Amino acid sequence: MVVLYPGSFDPVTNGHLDIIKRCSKKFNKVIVAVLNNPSKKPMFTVEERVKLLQEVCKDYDNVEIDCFSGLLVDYAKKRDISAIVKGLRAVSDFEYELQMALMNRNLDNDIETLFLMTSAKYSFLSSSLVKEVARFNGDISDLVPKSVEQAIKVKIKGE
Ligand code: COD
Repeated sequence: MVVLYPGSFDPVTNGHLDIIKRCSKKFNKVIVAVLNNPSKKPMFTVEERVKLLQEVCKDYDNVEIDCFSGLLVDYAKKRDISAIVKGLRAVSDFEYELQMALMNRNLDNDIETLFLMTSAKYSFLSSSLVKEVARFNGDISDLVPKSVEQAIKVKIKGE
């Protein structure tokens, strides 16, 4: 089975990576798809986010990194995938993710969304908090891979 793991990944954290690793063990192939959303102001460009993901996923043979714009269901159809994987951290995630899963199924009746619970040690982790902690010189070395930590520091220096 091939699954699609979509997100902003601005940038990839150890929480995302944990979901990718677990999916790569359970499914034949995982396509990690970075949303190109011009209306948002991300820290990293889509190309940079894809590159960081490629770097941190290089040891997983069945993981492919791609990007998409527009509706997720259209991208899934184009790639002939009918299962989306999402990570769940807290009840707040559940409400948002439930809404998206139902909307996606409303748009395409063949799409299923599968949820993986976060690993407890990453349950508090999000890309935005990592960026905030880094901006105030907090230690993010346990929260993101080394290459991502370095890339964040370079971005913050340039801000
Ligand atoms: N532990 C476990 N899971 C985690 C963790 C963690 N620590 N951190 C994040 N996750 C999960 C998130 O819950 C999410 O499932 C995924 O990882 C990606 O997270 P983010 O924050 O990088 O990405 P999001 O949530 O901003 O991505 C939203 C999408 C891009 C998937 C969504 O906006 C989308 O599909 N957009 C395309 C347009 C579209 O189709 N819109 C209609 C949708 S109904």
